[in-house]
Amino acid sequence: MKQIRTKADLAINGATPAFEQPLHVGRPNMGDRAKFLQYANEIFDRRWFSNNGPCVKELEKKLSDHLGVKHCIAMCNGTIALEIAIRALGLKGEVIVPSYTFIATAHALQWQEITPVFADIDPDTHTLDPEAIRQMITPKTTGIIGVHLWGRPCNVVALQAVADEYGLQLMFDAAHAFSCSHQGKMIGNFGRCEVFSFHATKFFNTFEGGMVATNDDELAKQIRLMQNFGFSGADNVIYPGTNGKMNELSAGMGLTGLSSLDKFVNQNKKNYQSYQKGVEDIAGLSLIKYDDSEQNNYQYIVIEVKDEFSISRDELVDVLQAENVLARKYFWPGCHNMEPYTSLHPHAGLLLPETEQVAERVIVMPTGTSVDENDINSILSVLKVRF
Ligand code: T4K
Repeated sequence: MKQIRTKADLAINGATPAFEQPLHVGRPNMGDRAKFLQYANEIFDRRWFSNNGPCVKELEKKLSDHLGVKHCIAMCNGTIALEIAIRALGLKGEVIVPSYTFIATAHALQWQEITPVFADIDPDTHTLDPEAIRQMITPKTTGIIGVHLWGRPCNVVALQAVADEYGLQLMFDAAHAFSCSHQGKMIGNFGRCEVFSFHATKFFNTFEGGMVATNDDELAKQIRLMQNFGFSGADNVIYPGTNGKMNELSAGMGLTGLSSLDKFVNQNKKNYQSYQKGVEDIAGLSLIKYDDSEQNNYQYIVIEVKDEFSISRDELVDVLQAENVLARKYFWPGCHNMEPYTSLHPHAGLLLPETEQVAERVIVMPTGTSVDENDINSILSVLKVRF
């Protein structure tokens, strides 16, 4: 690996890139290959590929045990899981969400002709600011979807208080927060329900996949109905449902990954600490913190590039990408600056000052089981250059 000490050593200035192969954000964490192949063999032998098969049942049981939640309903992906949860809660009209999230949070509402109303975030936590929500409530508001961004829990208590005060439903997009806890309780137990993504890029993946977790028996029943075309029994359809089922191979991948969760989290935490050691000495950069008294998956290395840093966030992304470090500007520019929301609400940004600032500052760095300390030291040497 090349040494990077000065500007002249940077690939953006003509030097060889630090990494021969691209270093991605979101490289999948993978469990034991032999274990996965064993599941795949069993699935072949059984000729049972989908529709609530044995792997899905086993996965759901293990997920319920892991999270301490009554019902875990495995789904084909997180977006469909969000759509089904939103529908099962009977949300309509307007629903308050952050704009600083992956676009799926907003689209899951818009897809069902529900208006996502964007409320601002707390710049320290990057999650919904309960006070900002109050400003956005109208007679059409039916619910709030908090997003536990980067796996850091929303201010659940304050959000629940606002929801109760106005008679709104509260659910969470917990796509990033699998295996994280809040006040000693696993994420999955808050609000009416919580929705996870098990996409390839997530801490725990099933190739594609997702899940709704809830402690509410009736809601779980409704979600299962909606997930399976509305079948309440053989040949008996009682609702216009959709197909949200997880397939067996994905569930086998999930079961494989569940046995390696400790390995994933240990590597992520180690990587986080390596970044932390390097970044704390660099003026103008700060790494977001996780509450070490809780369970965290440490899946996201999120750095804020402040004005004091010698180059802008976008320039830094260009510098890193030239080195083959494919850092990302998640979740720039915010959902309200993407279609159809920009055309529908062209002035939404006026009420989202913190969202706009955070989205301009954040950079997400590569981590996970495919990144090690040497890689991180090389990345840090880029960040330490006097530009
Ligand atoms: N809510 C929130 C808050 C979310 O973050 C997401 C998903 C959802 C809801 C919806 O859940 P799902 O329906 O996806 O289950 C990615 C993911 O596609 C998306 O799942 C994720 N959030 C989002 C944060 O990131 P992109 O457009 O950035 O993906 P892409 O293709 O650029 O992949 C990211 C990097 O990962 C690439 O640089 C390469 C690497 N990669 C990716 C895949 C798929 C691999 O190395 N191997 C792979 O198999 O959206």
